Amino acid sequence: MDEKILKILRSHRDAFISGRQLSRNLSVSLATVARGVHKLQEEGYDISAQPHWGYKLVALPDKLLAQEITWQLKTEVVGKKILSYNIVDSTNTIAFSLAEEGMPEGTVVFAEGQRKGKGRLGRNWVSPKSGGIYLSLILRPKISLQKAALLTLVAAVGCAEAIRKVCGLPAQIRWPNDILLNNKKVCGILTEMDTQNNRLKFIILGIGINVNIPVSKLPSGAGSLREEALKTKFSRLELARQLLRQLDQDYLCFRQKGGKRVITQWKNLSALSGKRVKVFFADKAIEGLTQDIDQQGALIVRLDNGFKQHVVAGDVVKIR
Ligand code: BT5
Repeated sequence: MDEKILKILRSHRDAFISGRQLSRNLSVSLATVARGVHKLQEEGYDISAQPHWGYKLVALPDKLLAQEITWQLKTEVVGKKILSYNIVDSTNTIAFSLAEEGMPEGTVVFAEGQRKGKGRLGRNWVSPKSGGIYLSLILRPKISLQKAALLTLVAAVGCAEAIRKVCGLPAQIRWPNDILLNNKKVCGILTEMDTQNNRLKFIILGIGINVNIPVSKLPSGAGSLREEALKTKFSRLELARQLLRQLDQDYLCFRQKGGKRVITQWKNLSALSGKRVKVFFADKAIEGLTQDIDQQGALIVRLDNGFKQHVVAGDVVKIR
């Protein structure tokens, strides 16, 4: 019922609509209308209720609610089903379990905050409540394991493009999974997957974006969109919607035409092209000039002895 009320209030954004008219339109009692409005107000919708005028939607909640993200989303795959939570341990953990239970491709899990947000290699992702976007997307592409890394590139391109479009900020990608602004990490991507016989069963793309989070709540080296834009507050909802649209477009292109286009897009957004870097692995590090990425999404580094190394996983730091 509250969704139906919301739909009517949305289409009357400029004027009050009486409780009587709502009850007539929806064929329910006045008390049911009042209950529905109250529920929406509790969810965070700012709805003005005036005795003689009725109701008017003043502002949407600053929350990533499924019904708000879905509103006029118009995607083909990504976001076909959206689940929104308040505080969870990790959206990736939830999405992984849902995928194991057979949840369809395109399902996205959102949370307002995470208690145990996950980074790569057992690291953690600091996830303060209400200022960030924390989401995990389930995909089921029919590709070999070797091509799975390309999906991290799809996610990175989608994030950088969405930030550029909605916030007008020059987001860049640091291979493989960081989005930087002014050399500060504002977004991270964690790709997890389930496999069988060298094929992917499903892949979870976990994305964390520091949108309006003060730097005092973030680890050193991190930034937020707000802090890097002279304290401009951004709409998480608008950014989340645009991100899903961008991911949808880039993923469909990848599914239909392969990785060529995403690699080109990625190169245009890369913070590392032609830069001297140090790449850290679990037990060693190498130094050299970044040259390119290969058809599988590995970073090609030209070492000082002239050899080229294809780096599949590691942490990259720009050194000059
Ligand atoms: C990542 O790992 O960058 C992947 C982050 C993925 C987070 C999303 S949120 C939604 C979904 N659900 C999850 O549980 N996870 C995903 P990595 O490259 O390993 O970077 C981790 C490192 O980044 C940490 O060791 C810190 O140094 C730093 N860090 C932690 N929290 C940060 C934050 N909020 N912003 C920027 N840097 C952060």
